[in-house]
Amino acid sequence: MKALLIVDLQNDFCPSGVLPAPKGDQIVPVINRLMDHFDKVLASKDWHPIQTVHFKKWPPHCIQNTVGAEFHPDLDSFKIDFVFLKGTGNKDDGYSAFEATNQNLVEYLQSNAIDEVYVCGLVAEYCVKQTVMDTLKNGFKTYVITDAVEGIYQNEEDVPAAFKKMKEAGAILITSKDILI
Ligand code: VGL
Ligand code: ZN
Repeated sequence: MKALLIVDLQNDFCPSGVLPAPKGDQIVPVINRLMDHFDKVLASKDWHPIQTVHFKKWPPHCIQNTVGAEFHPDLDSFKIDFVFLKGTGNKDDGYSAFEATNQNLVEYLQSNAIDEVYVCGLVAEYCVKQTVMDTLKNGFKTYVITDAVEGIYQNEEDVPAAFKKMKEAGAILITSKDILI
């Protein structure tokens, strides 16, 4: 079985948010088209308390139960089967969806007989990359849909470097066309 895993497609990582991927909103229609092609559609949310060490590194973002933490309004979120909440503690944690605290992602994937995980979402250099690393570490066949991922681009080369790391770790880089044909 195949799962689409949408990482952190939340307002605060989109152009209107406090930690924006400049083109974060442009992947939303691509992801909406992809959703119907999977056995399960899963998503993660960065879901921080008001006070966390994480906000020493980053401007406060994705605070639990705020608009910034909601999915981008155009995302067809009614098609999402389960939302994994991460970064819920007060450490600098939760970059990977596998650190979700409301439900264990490995157990969820195994109990739903999912062996292939297709990752997309925000942001390439941090949570997408960390999630992909953990997907591989846990033995799942891992695809990254590169035109359904965007980055915050602190440096121009960061996003291509992140994709390179994911590929070197064993992820298969594809584009949405490979799925939608
Ligand atoms: C993220 C920085 C801080 C992410 C989350 O979703 O990639 N990046 N918190
Ligand atoms: Zn965060």
